[in-house]
Amino acid sequence: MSPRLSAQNYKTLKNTVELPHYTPAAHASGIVHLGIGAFHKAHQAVYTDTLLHVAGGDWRIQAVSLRQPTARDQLNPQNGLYTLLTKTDSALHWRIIGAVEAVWVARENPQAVINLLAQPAIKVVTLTITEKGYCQIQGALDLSHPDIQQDLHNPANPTTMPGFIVAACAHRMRNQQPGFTLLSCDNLAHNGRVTRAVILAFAEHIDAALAQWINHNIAFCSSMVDRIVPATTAEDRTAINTYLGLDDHASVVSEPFSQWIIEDNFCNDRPHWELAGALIVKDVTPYENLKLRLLNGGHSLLAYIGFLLGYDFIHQAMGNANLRQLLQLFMDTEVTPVIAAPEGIDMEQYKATICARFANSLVPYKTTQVASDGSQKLPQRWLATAKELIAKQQQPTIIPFALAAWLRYLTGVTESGQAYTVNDPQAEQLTALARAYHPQHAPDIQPLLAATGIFSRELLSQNEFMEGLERWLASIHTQGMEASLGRFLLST
Ligand code: CS2
Repeated sequence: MSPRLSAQNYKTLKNTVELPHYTPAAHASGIVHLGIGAFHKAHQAVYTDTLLHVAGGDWRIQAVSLRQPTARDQLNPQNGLYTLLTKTDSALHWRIIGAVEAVWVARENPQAVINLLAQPAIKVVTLTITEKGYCQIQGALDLSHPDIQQDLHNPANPTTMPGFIVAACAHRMRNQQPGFTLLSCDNLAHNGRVTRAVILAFAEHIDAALAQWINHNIAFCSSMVDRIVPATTAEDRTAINTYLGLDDHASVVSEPFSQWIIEDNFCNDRPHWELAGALIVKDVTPYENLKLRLLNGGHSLLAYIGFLLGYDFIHQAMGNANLRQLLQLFMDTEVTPVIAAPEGIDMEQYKATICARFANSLVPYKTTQVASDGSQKLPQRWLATAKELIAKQQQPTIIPFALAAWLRYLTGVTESGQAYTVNDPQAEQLTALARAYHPQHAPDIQPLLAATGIFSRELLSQNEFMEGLERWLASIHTQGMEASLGRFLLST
């Protein structure tokens, strides 16, 4: 077996690999990142790596995994180094990233993570904790969330993002230190605003003076992040290790496309990520709408319908002409009318790029990965669009069809009768209700709709929308997805 990649041997690789153009250990950390996973390693860490190269500075990253020890076990023995393999049709690009200094596991030692966040050298805290990590409902803290309840009763031993941030702020307030900027990088609309709302609400329940300190000393930035980064497979790891001649347990594979739009609202020193290709803007809303609704909305559409058609990967779903046509119609007729292209972005070009990225078979992305956590993703991916379209007196039809596909997906059983796991914070209840539904014997879908928690009263009262959803759900159950999709396209 080859030796493990580390600071001692990364300059002795077998083949050509781009190495950090700086000495990682010569730079101290200025950033804490909560939620290290493949996405962070192929996105924020890469921008930071480029920045360290072009401008230097003490901006390395102390990364935190809230629960699992995997990232720590992969990265710490490698001094934080790992390979990023970027695949395009014409070339493979290999790069060693040196931006991560160390990984911490919050569940194992919450106090160590609070101390880390409280260090004055930490100026920015970035987040990729996934949609459900915010413990929110419609932008407000979900006080009934069991993890939030637990953290409110035991604030010195937190488990959630709000719990950790508020505990660290209490520390900074006591020691009269300045605050940091909290920068959300998750696929939520107004993610900075949502972060602010959950943190302040959590702090209010602990101590009103602390909430006030946070209000004055912590800045909350929204950001839009974009890069398709699948979970790394064992085959990817083996191929990468063969190329390196070293054993890398932490490698990641990514598409070449990358975008990061950051709201300019920092309260302390900040890394000049714009020198590494990020865009710093006054308002990220138009970028966020474009990306969440076209790309993520399109991704989810392909995932649920594609999975029910039997596709394991998004690029395979893109090979189905009917599904491609539906995606195009969704983008053109239901999303485009309610979004405006930000300055410098050509909407038609943007949509064409999305289709090409989805069709990229070099970076296979599982339909089930996108299909996970639908109750957390669909409000900003589909429902916001539907609501705005209806407000413009235009009736969405593709969104109800896609929602029907999601509800069918929640049964956890394929059309040929094979069981699969539904990943969602509310999976147990949703799957039981999705299975209880039957178009003839138990046609009442109200209990299932209510349990999803994503349908507002306003939307539930939209008869045409809800009738479409019910009709197509019945059709998918009785006729199957392929026939239903064909019929749907004929009806449009
Ligand atoms: C995907 C996203 O898994 C998912 O839900 O839609 O992770 C998507 O790949 C990224 O947002 C792309 O930037």
